[in-house]
Amino acid sequence: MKKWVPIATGLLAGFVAATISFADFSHSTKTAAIDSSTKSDAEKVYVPLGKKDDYYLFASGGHSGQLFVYGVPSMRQIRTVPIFSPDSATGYGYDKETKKMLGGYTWGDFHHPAISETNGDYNGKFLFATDVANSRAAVMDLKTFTTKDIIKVPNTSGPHCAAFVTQNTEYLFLPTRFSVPVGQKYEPLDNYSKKYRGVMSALTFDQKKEKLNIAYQVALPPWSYDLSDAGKKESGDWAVMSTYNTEEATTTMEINASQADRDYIVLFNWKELAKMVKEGKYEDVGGQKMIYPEKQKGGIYLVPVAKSPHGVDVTPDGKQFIASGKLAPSMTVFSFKKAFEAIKNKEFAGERNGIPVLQYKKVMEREVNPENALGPLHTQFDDKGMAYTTMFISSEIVKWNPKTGDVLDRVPVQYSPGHSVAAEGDTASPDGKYLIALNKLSKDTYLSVGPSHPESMQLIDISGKKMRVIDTVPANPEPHYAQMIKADKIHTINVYPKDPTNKDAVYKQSDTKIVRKGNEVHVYGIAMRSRFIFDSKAKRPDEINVNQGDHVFIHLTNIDFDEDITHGFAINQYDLDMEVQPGQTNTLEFTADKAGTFPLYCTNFCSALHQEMNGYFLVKPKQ
Ligand SMILES: [Cu+2]
Repeated sequence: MKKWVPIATGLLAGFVAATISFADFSHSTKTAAIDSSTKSDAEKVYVPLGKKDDYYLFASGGHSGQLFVYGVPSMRQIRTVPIFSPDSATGYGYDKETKKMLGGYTWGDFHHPAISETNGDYNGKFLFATDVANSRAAVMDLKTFTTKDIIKVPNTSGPHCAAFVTQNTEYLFLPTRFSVPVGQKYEPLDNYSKKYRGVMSALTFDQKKEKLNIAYQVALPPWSYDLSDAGKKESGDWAVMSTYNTEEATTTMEINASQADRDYIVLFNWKELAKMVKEGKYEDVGGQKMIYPEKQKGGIYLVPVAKSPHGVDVTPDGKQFIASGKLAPSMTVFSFKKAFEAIKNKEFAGERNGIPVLQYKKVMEREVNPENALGPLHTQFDDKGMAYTTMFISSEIVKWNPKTGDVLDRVPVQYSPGHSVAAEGDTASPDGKYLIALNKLSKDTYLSVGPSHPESMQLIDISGKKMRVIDTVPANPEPHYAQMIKADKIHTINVYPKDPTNKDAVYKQSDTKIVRKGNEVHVYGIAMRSRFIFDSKAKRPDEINVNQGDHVFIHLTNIDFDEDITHGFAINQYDLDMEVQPGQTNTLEFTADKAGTFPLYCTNFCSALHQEMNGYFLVKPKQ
């Protein structure tokens, strides 16, 4: 057991104090340096009627389990995409397929979205999400803005440090915030250091089948893994992740996990790990291929870093990685080249938990300490390679040069930014132009809606030498992180094409039918403006008759192959809800346990006769 002293360090006390009382920067925001552009702030964010935004922001929704899409620079919310939580507005989690995908869970905690990449650039095809609450990973198709697959990741707990994809989407890595016993068996916390592990999972994605898979896992030391980033170009085979609680504390974490002056950045070569798996250098843990770094040497190294770092971010050129101190007021720039040389020459400062530790001074390039800038969390980049770091405690963005350490500009934000996001900011070629501060608190900015205020996002023009806050908008809770992609990279479909292989789909009115197999009833119906047809030959084609206790499948196809004509389907008092987008087929599966007469209707406004789009679901009582 580690001995601990219940005295918070000065920095920790400052951190706590600053989260309670926030300085008011509103005056200095107004007097920020004037941009060289002649446009007013209002003109810069105004997108006229009929015009579209230049960028789209995909923001995680934290414990809402959802994804929010905003246009930039207008900051208009375009869409809510449910991923880990059911959503009655779209029927997500109610129809057979999405209900199965949610796996019985009713919520998720979504932190860091990651858009799929080609050559280190967002390719606009897919977006990956992870759920800290229930240890899941998901993928959303950007052709339809719908969630396509969710998998449960065994042996792990809370993949906070995810998901960041490698430069050609070979892998997405899911290191965890919490450590658990291997195989997640019962194990008293007194055995934490010996039996617990912080497991990192390497996932692959099959684009054709739209399925996620677990390739292998790594049993890392029982520390907390906070954030990660994949290498680029010369560091493309590598990835980095930040750690805290290398103290291996098991209680009163706010003090005990902040004792050591240094934690680590974990540096690993994913090609070497994949090679180990190929050579059988792993152990089977509950059907997963688990690599133990203390047994299989190579591929994983530790780099000491200022205590309790949060973000670790790779520069767009792939040459450096930057750790942000959180509890230390500095950004530390490390060199991949220096790290590779030290690894090649085996210049290690011993081992920790069986993993070689690199010498800080041999890998570190510079420490950057802007005066009174406190709580650095996360760094983004512009088109000129300049870095922008969020300062959680001093509530500001600091612009600086990672090659020289020069601090170039600072701008206050309201308040306490966690992450920030730049246009194409995680790619090998960021665009500059915009940076958005994702603020944890808005305090006095908007209408008070009770003790809990809205979160906020602030749009910052970074096209000039000086940053300028040009807009502030309330945000759906809680954007932990976001990615901002060029609008022209998004290519959605207009309607779902006919799928001749789908046995549940019906495209002609004359093919509609209700089929009974024992106590199973299958309805093959269509929705069209402005009616439902379940059996075109019946006296009332919009009526469904079943017996109490029947197991019912309602397969519904929207045959309005017309953009934006979406139908919904609900049965009054049956707590059933489904959406069918143009051309789409969906299924509701349920047991007709309540006898009686139940109106059914279209929930999604579809035509002038939408109100007439209804029918009846009759359940004959058991004799
Ligand atoms: Cu309708």
